[in-house]
Amino acid sequence: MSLLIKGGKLVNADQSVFADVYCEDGIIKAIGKDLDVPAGTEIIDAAGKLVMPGGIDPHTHMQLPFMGTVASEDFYSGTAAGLAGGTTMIIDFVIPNPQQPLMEAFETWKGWASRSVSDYSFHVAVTWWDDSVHQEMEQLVKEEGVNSFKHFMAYKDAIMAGDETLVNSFNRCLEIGAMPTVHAENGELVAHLQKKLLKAGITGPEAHPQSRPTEVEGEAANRAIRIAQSIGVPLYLVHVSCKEAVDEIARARQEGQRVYGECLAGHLELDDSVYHNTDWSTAAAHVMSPPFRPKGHQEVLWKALQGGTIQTTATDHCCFCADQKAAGKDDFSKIPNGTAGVEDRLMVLWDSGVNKGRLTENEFVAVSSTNSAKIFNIYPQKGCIAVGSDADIVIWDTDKSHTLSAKTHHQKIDFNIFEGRTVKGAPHITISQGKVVFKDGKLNVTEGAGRYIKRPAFPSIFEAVEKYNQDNAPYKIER
Ligand code: URQ
Ligand code: ZN
Ligand code: ZN
Repeated sequence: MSLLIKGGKLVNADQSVFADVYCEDGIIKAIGKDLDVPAGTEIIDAAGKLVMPGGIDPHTHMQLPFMGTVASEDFYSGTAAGLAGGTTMIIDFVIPNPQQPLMEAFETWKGWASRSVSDYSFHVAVTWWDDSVHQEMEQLVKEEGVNSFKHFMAYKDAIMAGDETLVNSFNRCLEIGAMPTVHAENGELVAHLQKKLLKAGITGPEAHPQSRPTEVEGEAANRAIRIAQSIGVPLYLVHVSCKEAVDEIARARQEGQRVYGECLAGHLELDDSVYHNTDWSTAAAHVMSPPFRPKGHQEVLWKALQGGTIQTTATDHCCFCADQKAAGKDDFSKIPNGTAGVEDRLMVLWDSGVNKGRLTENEFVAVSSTNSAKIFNIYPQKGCIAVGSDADIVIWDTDKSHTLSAKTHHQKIDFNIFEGRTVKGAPHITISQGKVVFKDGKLNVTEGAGRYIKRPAFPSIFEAVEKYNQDNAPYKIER
């Protein structure tokens, strides 16, 4: 199958150039003008449009079993919704139950994800520790192409990793060349504050942000950063939501520590007023962790994204419908945590980022695709328009208006946190593995077409880390 994208402006993270793109068998084969292409090649007129690398969402949870229920979005519908929004790859999470072998959980998730319509990969969560976890982490790196391990510092009595697990697992990551990532909230403090609020009779969604104030995230961010520093391993913080966490990352980066940050489209745009909606269901629909923050934090996140303190954007797409959220009707701590966004992210980022001058078109590509590909070591296979790269492309119409709504979105959830927002700039066509999968508002996807993408360990980051630690070992064993 061959495809020629003609007349567009190619926008990569490093530069923009007017050129045509020829794709064959899912790979970009030629970039230039007046390209010679075989007869029968499908031709797309991209005049007046931008031709960008498809979005990479490094943080989703399709059909996650969580808090007594299962996220309503599955890998088939969720990756299709991503394509409708210009996202051509997701990195989801294998989350073993405590005591569950990591390899067993990995196989389960791979089974679920086999229905995907676009490419996917997995971070694997370390939710417990013993020698078998130590061993399986290496097996996942060497045999399964996993190069990132997640640690939930929240969710006490469920999937929370305490300091001992963090230290053991971070050290293991250093040994095997994998990136440790964290959900940075102090789970003990959250549990304490939840109890306090419930005891005071505050049971509604308005209690959710009160049970996880920004200092709870700031403490955990600092702790994870200091543990990583002491061990000498890089660190990636997911869904950074507030100034306190941004400041910890900025301090560490200022001192040369390899710390990376991710922010969510939701946290960039929404504040904690959503929890005071008089409609219980609407307020509960916004319950996710970390919560949407008081006004002011959003601008801090934007500045961190613009200034390079935060490198990637994601959605933490984890869908629970109203009937599922209702589990917490009388107790906010039982409202399944999660919101959607895999279809909305690029449009929101473009509208609030590029249209408002916060990001150039090239910076947009960097934070929506390229940086995630680089940090998780799948660049340039993913994250750029270059000869030899996968033909995962979004043809972007900067003049197209689109209203984000649960009434029209493809996401399998009855709520949209951006409900009613009209954006300017939206996907005209999405191409996955060289095939047009979204055009004129219509999906044309194939169940199971998505591939599991291996992410090699030992990216250049770790080669540098190894050298640096030799001369600047974070700990000196004095003989
Ligand atoms: O914490 C996460 O990232 C998962 C469990 C999704 N839920 C959420 O509230 N962020
Ligand atoms: Zn999280
Ligand atoms: Zn998450």
